Amino acid sequence: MPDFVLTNARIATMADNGAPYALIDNGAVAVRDGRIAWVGASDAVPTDYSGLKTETLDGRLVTPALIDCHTHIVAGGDRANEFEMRLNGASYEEVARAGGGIISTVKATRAASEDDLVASALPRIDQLMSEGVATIEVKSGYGLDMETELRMLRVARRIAQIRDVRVRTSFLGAHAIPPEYRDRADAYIDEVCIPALEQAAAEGLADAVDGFCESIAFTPQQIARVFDAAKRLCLPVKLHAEQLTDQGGAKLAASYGALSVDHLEYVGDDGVTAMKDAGSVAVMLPGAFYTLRERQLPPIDLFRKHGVPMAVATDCNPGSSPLSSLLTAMNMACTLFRMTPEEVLAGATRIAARALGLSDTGMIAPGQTAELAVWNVESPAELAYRIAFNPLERRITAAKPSKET
Ligand code: DI6
Ligand code: FE
Repeated sequence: MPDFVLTNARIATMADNGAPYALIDNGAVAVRDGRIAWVGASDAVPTDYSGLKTETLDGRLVTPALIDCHTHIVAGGDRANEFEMRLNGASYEEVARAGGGIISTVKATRAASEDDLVASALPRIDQLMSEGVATIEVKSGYGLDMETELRMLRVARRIAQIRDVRVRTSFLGAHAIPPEYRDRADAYIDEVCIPALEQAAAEGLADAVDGFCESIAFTPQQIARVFDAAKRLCLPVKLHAEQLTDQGGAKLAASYGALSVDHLEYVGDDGVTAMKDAGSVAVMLPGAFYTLRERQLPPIDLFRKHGVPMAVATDCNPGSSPLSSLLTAMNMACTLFRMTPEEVLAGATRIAARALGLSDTGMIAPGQTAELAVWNVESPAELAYRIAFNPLERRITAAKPSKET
């Protein structure tokens, strides 16, 4: 990456300094050796950088590149047929009998080759990147057997090689109980989930370990066994918790120092205070809330009151959140959850980085990796304000600084 300076920009640095967006109105940013070297007022660029290639942005907005910290973007098939059946009046049982639900995605994923899974994920990856996303979390969890769980994670790693995007993987073997282990969830955890996790760790395929703690999935006790294995393997944990009911998942995850706890519509005060004490991020997923027509709002005011940081992500998956637009998730978090435009931008940058355990991205500050988004807007609130409109001018990443989509 050649060194350069951008000037005359409105820079939402998203540093945690108390000022709205940590905005620099007429700002400049200097990039050297792929890192942010300096950021400040346009008329105060140090002479060290005055010799560098300089571009004026004429007041356009610059933010950290966006981070989607919760996706199931690698998956076989789709569930458009179910969507259609339900809207034509089919009952839940009829959809299930026709092979619908999470297990239909498991079947399609098991049947898909590594190449198939890469090919089907790329359009969704490209859509996210076209909106300024430079880091994407990708979960396994549609394999539910050793071979397919590992294949999903390999696909995630390959995506990072063929696209200019960072990928963080989460092993989600404890996502659902596969049909061959029906009513034998404990045996599934012992015989498949934990051995697959150990293999994923041995091959360097997992950056974190996730689970689905829910009445229709796994109990806190079962998740704890997976998290104990994660701990032995020195992998951080995160958890889908309190999405449909309060199972005490947030408290459990916090007791393992979880990076994040995700969904949380049904979390209570005890779960929130435990997250606060553990420093866990609350990941808001309004795409699933919208698709499932959920009524119970996540307790945003409680997170604010206790100072629990909130991230926003797409939850991109073929069932409960067929959403591959992080800007739309940000808009939904404002309109449905009443988060502020500043909260959702922090939630898709600085806080999202924290939910992934990354400290070198998500802010525009000296020392951070140069991952920026330039937007054809003036006010940062515009990013969350419009619906289905993409104002990205370009992404700038350490790998490819020039104009690209
Ligand atoms: N919660 C969700 O909303 C998704 N997974 C999860 O744990 C649902 C995934 C799917 O329906 O395929
Ligand atoms: Fe999810």
